[in-house]
Amino acid sequence: MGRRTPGAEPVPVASHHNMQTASGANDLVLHTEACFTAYPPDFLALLGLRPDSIGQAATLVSDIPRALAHLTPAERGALREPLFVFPTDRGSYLHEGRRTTEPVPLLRDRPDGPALEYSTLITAITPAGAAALAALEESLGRCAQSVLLGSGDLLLIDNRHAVHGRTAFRPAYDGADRWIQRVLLLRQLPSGGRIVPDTRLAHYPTDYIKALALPA
Ligand SMILES: O=C(O)CCC(=O)C(=O)O
Ligand SMILES: [Fe+2]
Repeated sequence: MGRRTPGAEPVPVASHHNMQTASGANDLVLHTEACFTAYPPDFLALLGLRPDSIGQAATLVSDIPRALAHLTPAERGALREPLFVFPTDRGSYLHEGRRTTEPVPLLRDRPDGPALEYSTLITAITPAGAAALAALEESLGRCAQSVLLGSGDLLLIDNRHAVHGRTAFRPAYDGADRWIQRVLLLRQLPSGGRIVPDTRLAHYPTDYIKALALPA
């Protein structure tokens, strides 16, 4: 087994209860898997091993093209501008006195259609960016569908065309909680190499990495 990374084995962990990670139990906000890392997966596969006994933990999936269709052209235009950051002490940019990642666009036009990278934890650095982000969050929430993963169910998510999250639930932490397994899939290995560096932790705040008890 390799070292553990956040969400590599999404089984609830008591010390992660309130954290934004697949091993947490509060609402897991809508996100693109591994957004803004070197290799966001093209797809993720979630396999239900053990369901949540009282059916609270629902995986949420929201279709990006459908959500974008509800935005105005000006809002979609703002999403194409480099106006969006993650707050993190390990960032190199300063916004309103706080360190963040470098501003990037959320929406890019690719040959196979618009590609969005998104997390509800992103903030905007201008009022136009903030308005577009609020409209997007509202629309993604409205378009979200929920799936209760039963034992043996396999959910395949197209990470370029959908964001996902999970509703809150109350694990007992007794070894019998909901348990899913996850595989991240890339259509093609980058630059012909066989080993893909894991850049998922590159911008995570130091406190978050410490709380997950992961190597930085
Ligand atoms: O628990 C879930 O249904 C989804 C968790 C998640 O976002 C993930 O494993 O990437
Ligand atoms: Fe995820």
